[in-house]
Amino acid sequence: MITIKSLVGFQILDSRGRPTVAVRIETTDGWYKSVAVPSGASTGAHEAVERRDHGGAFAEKFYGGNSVYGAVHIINTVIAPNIVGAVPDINEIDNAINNLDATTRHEVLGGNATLAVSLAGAYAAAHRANSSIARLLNPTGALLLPMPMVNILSGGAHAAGAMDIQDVLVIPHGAQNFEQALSWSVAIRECAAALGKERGFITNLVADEGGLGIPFSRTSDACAFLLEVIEKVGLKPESEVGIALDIAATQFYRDGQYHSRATKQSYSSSEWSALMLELIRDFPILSIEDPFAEDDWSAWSGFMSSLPRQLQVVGDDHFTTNLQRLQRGAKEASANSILIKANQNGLVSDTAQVLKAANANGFSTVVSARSGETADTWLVDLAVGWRAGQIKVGSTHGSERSAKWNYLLELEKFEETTFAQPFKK
Ligand code: 2PG
Ligand code: MG
Repeated sequence: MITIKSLVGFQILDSRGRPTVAVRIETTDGWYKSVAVPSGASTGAHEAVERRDHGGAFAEKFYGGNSVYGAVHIINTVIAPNIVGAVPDINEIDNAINNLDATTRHEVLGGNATLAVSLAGAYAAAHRANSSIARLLNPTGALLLPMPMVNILSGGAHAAGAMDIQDVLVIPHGAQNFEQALSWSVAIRECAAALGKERGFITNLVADEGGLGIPFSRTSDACAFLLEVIEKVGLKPESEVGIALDIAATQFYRDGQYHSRATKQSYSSSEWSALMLELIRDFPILSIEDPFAEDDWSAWSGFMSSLPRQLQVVGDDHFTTNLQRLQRGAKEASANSILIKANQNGLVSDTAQVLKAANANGFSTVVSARSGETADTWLVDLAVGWRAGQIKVGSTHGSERSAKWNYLLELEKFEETTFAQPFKK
């Protein structure tokens, strides 16, 4: 019987050059694997606690307090002794972690410590079953490859505030397969860079997720630009490629008002909602994420009830992959879709439970990377294994992004797959 021989946490760097938690797990048959957790910049207040050293006993002068030695220490001294010797099983390992820290936000251990171990456990469980995580979660039949949501223009916390909003993305929903969807996205990203350059913008410096940090002062200008680009590459905006926005509105919400840095104007929730509705009316937007601040619940529900047409309204900071918040959102109809980020939750199995609850409530699910990533590809395994239907990884630039896209290409090439069509009418 294969059991876990060792589990060792260590500190590595993410794509922003900031420390993050990694774990190496080894089983008694000699197999081993390292796995790392990502980290956000526009984080929601209700996310699992990310344990960083900040002036504590493990503060490290070279990392500006951002080191994660404390989280690593917790893995090695508190969690590992409870995991080593166990038979690898996702639920069993996550139960053991929950027994050590029953708080929803993993305040005792830290969500970066818990997720690293949970993911390592998932890989070990897959190894025990002689399979990938995707196949372990989805043992028979065709794997469902998710529709990508690809970042083209970046702003907010990911691009030094180049735009008020965080992402303008494309959804290549008319593509027949994943490879085609990705090739369309690359063509759009390339054309956006060329056209941006022609208009005098700097387009060879990229934002945290590989998008272009073109400083459009109005979101409508960014949407008009993207629309022009989609047409220029010969794709059809309505039937082939849709626009998605991540407003990340919590980032510019203070004292009950939405403050635009670009226009230097402030808006009440209802004024901001009217602006969002105008965008929906004027552009082929398929999906809008965090149009309001995380706790501005009445604005979310009001917006949902005044939608003029079908629209995917995604809660990211709003739900933070938290079951209670999702349940409240379903009850109040504050959104109809949820962004699923394992490190907002802290455990693989609890994240799966949120996704399941979302499906049960008729919500669509978008499994998402973070702005601080590593070249790990477990995100793809989980998105495919859970049959999530959509995935958001950032842009097409940066190895930490392309590693995920490339793994999807590999699955499409070597496995029996079907391509999700969540926007098919
Ligand atoms: C988001 C994510 C990914 P971050 O807001 O959706 O784009 O950003 O990881 O910084 O929270
Ligand atoms: Mg977001």
